[in-house]
Parts: sequence; structure tokens; C-alpha cells
Amino acid sequence: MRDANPTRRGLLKAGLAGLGGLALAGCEGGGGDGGITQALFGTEEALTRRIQGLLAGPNALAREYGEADISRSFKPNGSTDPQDDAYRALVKDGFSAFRLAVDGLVDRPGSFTLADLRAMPSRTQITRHDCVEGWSCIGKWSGVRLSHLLDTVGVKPEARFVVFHCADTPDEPSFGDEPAHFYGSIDLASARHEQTILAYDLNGAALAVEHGAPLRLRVERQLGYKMSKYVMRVEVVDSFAKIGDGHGGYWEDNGYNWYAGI
Ligand SMILES: Nc1nc2c(c(=O)[nH]1)N[C@H]1C(S)=C(S)[C@@H](COP(=O)(O)O)O[C@H]1N2
Ligand SMILES: [Mo]
Repeated sequence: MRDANPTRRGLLKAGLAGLGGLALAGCEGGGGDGGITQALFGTEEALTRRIQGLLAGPNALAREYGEADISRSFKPNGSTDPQDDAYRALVKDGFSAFRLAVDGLVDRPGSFTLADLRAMPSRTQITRHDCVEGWSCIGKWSGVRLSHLLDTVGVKPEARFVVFHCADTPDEPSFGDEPAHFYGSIDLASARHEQTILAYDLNGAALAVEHGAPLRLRVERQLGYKMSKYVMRVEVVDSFAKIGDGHGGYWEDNGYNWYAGI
């Protein structure tokens, strides 16, 4: 049932219509370059920008900024304090029991501690996060390159997408009547992009719970709602038709586009 949540859907529509302009400490709320994506959202010009992005090719990098551009505070959004029992237990012991599962269409399914992940090749990037609700923030993210993780487990030839299963259950169910964990997905080209990382640090410090501790996706050429927080399991698939409501993610099951390139 895609219309199960009229309130949330109303809010989403308001967001898509470009309402925003929130005055946020340290973040762009509509003016300046930070607001362009939101201001144009859904217009022909936005489409042009997206087509330009496509023409730039799958490997083009998102713009990176300097230390001086980092927002004074980074707005948390969506789930910011998951109450799920399993997640609370992880928070309580400082994520020492955390294991990232990587499985699905892979040769060697794996389970990785945070220390394992921190020992892998990392990338640090200062980028702008654009949320469709009408705000942007610039932050410095560090994490393991998803391509490295995929190479570690070995992706099977029939694989097409990478699904991120998350620890949080958003307030309102996205499909059916059962509350369900948040999830998201991207294609393999996006997963292997140089700037696509599973981030464990924001601005040089371990991720706070509100930003998706201990691990969240950064897929810098897409919109904020694609950047799954609280990632517990990475599943490689050839189709997401049977996951959730079949649209490839929590927000997608609620009407957002699966491809959110900017
Ligand atoms: N697991 C999970 N990931 C999520 C969300 C969420 O509610 N749950 N919200 C998304 C949205 S809409 C945005 S804008 C960003 C917000 O990231 P932030 O809290 O670090 O700003 O996370 C995205 N990833
Ligand atoms: Mo968002």
C-alpha cells in the first residue's frame, strides 16, 4: 500500500515542491549554490542538470570543498535516534559487537568489525549533502571505499544492485501494515564510484548516532535520501523487486525516485 501514510506523503510532497528555506545554523537553507538543487527540483532546469550529470559519465566526481567550507553544524534528518532493541544494545557497548554483513550475490560472504573496516583503504572527502526537503550541509566524510569491500567479497557476474539494510525502523511504515527497517539501494556503477564510501567519521570524529553511527553510506552524486544511515548489512542482488515494497528503498516505496542523481 503506497498510500498508507497520508501525513508523511503530504510532507514528502511539500518537500518535493521545494518548501524549505529553513534557517539552519551552518547549513544552506535555500539561498546560494546550496539551494539551487532544491529550488530547481522538479523543473525542466533540474532535469537538464541531471542530464548534464549523466553526460559527465558515471565516473565524474561530485564537487569537493575545502576545510573552510565545512558547515558549523550538520543537520541530522530522518531517523536520528533509533529505538530498535538490537541497535540500542550496540550503542550501549560502543558498537564493539557491531559486525557489518556483506552477502548476497558474492563469492565469499563476510562479516566485518569496525576495526576491520578502518584497516581497509579509506577515502576522505568534503562534500555537500542536498536533502529534497530544502537544505544542504557541507561535511568531511571518511570511510571505506565500497568498491574495496565489494572486491573483498567478490561480486558475481549477475549482480546489478547493492542493497543497504539499516538498523532503524522509521516512525511510519513504508509499505504494508508492518513497521519495517529502513533500506536503500544503488546500482553497481554508483557503488564502485570513487567517492562512494561507507563512512565511519564525520569531520574527523566517529559518526554520532544522529548521523548514522557506526556506518552510513555516502554516494555523493545523489540526493540525501539515498545515503542510508545505520547500515548493518550490505546485500548484492540482481533485483530488488522482492525487497520491501519493491521500489528499491524506504523513500522509494514512499514515492521518491529510485535514481536521485544531482
Ligand atoms: N537509515 C536511515 N538512513 C537515512 C534516513 C533515515 O531516516 N534512516 N534519512 C535519509 C535522509 S532523507 C537524509 S537527508 C539523510 C540525513 O543524513 P544526516 O542525518 O546525516 O543529515 O539520511 C538519509 N538516510
Ligand atoms: Mo533527505
